[in-house]
Amino acid sequence: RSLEMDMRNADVASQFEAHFQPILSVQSGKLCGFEALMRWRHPTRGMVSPAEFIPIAEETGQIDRLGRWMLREACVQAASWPDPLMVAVNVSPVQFRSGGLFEAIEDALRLSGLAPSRLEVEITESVLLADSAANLGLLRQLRDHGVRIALDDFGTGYSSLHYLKQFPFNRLKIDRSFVREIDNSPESLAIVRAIIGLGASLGIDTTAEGVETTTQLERLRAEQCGELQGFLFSPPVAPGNVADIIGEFF
Ligand code: G
Ligand code: G
Ligand code: MN
Ligand code: NA
Repeated sequence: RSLEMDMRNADVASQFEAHFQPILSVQSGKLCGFEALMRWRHPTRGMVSPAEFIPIAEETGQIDRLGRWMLREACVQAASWPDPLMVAVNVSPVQFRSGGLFEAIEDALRLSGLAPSRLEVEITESVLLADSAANLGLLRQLRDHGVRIALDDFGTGYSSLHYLKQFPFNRLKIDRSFVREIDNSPESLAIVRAIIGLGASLGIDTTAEGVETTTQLERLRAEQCGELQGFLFSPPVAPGNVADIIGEFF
């Protein structure tokens, strides 16, 4: 049977999981929160990567159901963490298109009791590329509600700077393709430095993704990057391992 059919028939709450990757302050090393990343524990295929199942979910209309569940699960988990730890949730452009996203977020916040300021929604610029007027309106509605908005994979699109003028993002996530080369490519270092400077000028937080080495960490500290995430500290972990990370880094 196809993954599509398996997904359609799956009881989401029993086959899908939210895993959490810690986000830390570059300067202090203290924990700021976690990014929630979806996992599918398929009954016969084992763990299926979101890189494989998210595109299928987007094409078949299943992303709305999965995304609604993910928002609830992430907010419910985050509500059990000490204040002010935040949770970042990836939201697909398809969820914007199909309507009901604001209500799904409102619902997840109400159900969990999580303060809106502790939820960050991560979007990619493709959200602003398509249906931009409607989507900008929805982003403003979320911000007015107190939810934070992050621009994911920053620097990889073809006109990222244009979007900074259109919407006051709370955070830029520096794509890991730049971070990976920061020690051996002067161009990548210059780009990371420029993004951090841009964030500082605009009052937008910057998070470096994919930090794997202490040399990268030291470089990011010298450049005064705000936060980081990456395998250097931790991969995404199951909810049962979150308390240990909070104990170690909060
Ligand atoms: O966790 P991993 O590195 O395998 O994630 C691969 C990709 O899947 C990343 O681009 C990530 O943003 C995306 N992804 C993971 N979880 C979710 C989710 O809950 N919703 C959406 N839309 N994308 C997700
Ligand atoms: O597109 P997005 O930024 O949401 O993707 C998150 C993905 O990045 C997840 O699949 C996560 O597993 C992966 N990831 C997190 N930290 C690292 C890292 O240090 N190195 C690499 N290669 N991938 C990472
Ligand atoms: Mn992300
Ligand atoms: Na990213």
